[in-house]
Amino acid sequence: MSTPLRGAVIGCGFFALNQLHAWRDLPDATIVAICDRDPARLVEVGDAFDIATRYTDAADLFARERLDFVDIATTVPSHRALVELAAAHCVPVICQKPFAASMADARAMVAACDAAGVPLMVHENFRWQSAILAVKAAIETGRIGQPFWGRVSFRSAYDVFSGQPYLATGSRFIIEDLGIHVLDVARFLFGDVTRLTARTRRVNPAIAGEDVATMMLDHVDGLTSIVDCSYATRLAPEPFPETFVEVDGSLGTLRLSQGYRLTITTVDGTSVEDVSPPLLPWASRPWHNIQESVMLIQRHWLAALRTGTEPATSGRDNLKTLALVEAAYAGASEERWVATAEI
Ligand code: NAD
Ligand code: 89V
Repeated sequence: MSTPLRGAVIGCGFFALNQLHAWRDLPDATIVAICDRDPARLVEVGDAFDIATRYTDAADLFARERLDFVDIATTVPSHRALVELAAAHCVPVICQKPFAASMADARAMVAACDAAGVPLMVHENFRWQSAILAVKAAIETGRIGQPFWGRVSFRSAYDVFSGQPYLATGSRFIIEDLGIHVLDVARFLFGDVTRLTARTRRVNPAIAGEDVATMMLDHVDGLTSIVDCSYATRLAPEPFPETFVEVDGSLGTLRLSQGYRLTITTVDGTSVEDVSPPLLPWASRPWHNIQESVMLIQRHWLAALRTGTEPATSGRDNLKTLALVEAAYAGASEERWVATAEI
């Protein structure tokens, strides 16, 4: 076994704990330093994960540490500056979603990493959930034939604001934060998108942005899909954070439904499979499907670094997902179809 890759995590907030747990379980990586502008957070997280080297300023981290990669787990306003700092120091970089606040920023970040010759992956983890991977694998067997219609759906009334209070304050909410994941899943399962339209609304009066979105997408090979998400939908049992998938194909249908049930129906009959994610030792329900996907995407990153291959959710790939977010906001505000080529 080669020497583990030396990584640093920048941003030690709510979600970074999952990333730190997963790094600790991956033998091919060692987190040698952490950085957070909040000194109290550095102490809390550094002590919890036994990481002694701590920085409040990312510039100091890059100046002093020899790193094989950096994992940026801050919120979006700092992403561009931190990715460009990593590129300037020729350090391969993972950046949390949403990758950037605008397409211009995202393109600049991809260009900076290209110019420096450093790999760039967006931590777009929903497509790495084991249930979503099971859907993809089932489609690829050809059992349901050629898919012609799909739906990716995330509807919940879970209180995300207590863990992530910033989500209540922005003028954009569900498409930018959660829709971005389900749009990426739609691209992953059904291929790239030529155009989309969307309708949004805000049901919860206590937040600034939209908490319901319904999107209709045309994909390059002719498939039509619906991508819908809501944080204003009370259900029992509460499905958070499960993503449901429906696919109709020329030979049959596939449904990923609540409780991670994957049902496939063809002329030969119906099969039902339990595609529940494992509960990792550090994980907790109901977050365990997301937590496992963190482990899988980080393992994928290490393999990509070792083999010199482009990660599945590279910065370049994520430009196409981010373009769907922008197209959805434009489609909703102007009530029209928006071609992805316009974005
Ligand atoms: P958070 O506010 O809890 O944590 C962010 C941390 O980054 C804070 O501790 C803050 O002090 C620190 N920080 C901010 N700017 C910094 C800078 N320039 N230098 C050093 N430290 C800085 O946010 P969070 O909820 O953990 O979200 C972080 C990111 O993770 C967001 O982009 C969010 O969308 C994403 N996220 C992803 C998932 C997922 O499943 N992929 C889930 C939750 C959150
Ligand atoms: O992925 C996210 O950024 C989270 C959650 C899954 C809760 O929407 O905000």
